[in-house]
Amino acid sequence: MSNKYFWLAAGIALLIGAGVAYRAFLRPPSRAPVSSGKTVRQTVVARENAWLFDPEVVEVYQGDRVILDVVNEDAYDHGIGIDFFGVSQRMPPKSTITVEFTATQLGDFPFYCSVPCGDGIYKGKKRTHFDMTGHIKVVP
Ligand SMILES: [Cu+2]
Repeated sequence: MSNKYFWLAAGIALLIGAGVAYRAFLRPPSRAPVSSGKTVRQTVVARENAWLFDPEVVEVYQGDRVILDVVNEDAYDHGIGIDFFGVSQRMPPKSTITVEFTATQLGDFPFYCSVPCGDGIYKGKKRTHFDMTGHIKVVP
């Protein structure tokens, strides 16, 4: 190995070593990735001709890996968007989709139907696409 390549390799090794040391010993806990090591799986249902998600609140612990099986009971498309966790997926008619994210932050994070899906009367009340909302509640 020529001298030039030796120093290049040594420099790279030093950088990697510094990164490993930072992650292991120096990074403040508040900056570390949050993971509880647990996975929770829950079903959320877009009820047939109801323009709502059931349940409207999904509570998880901070750091949980969250798997949501989202059911569309309707004969037309819906979607699920959870902006904060980077979730946006279309739900074909009469189908179940699965979305996944890690609940890294404490707080309430809205989810909503991301596909304009019309409106109608449910239990005597007018409901619309814009009523299809809920939130992910992340607790300590
Ligand atoms: Cu919708």
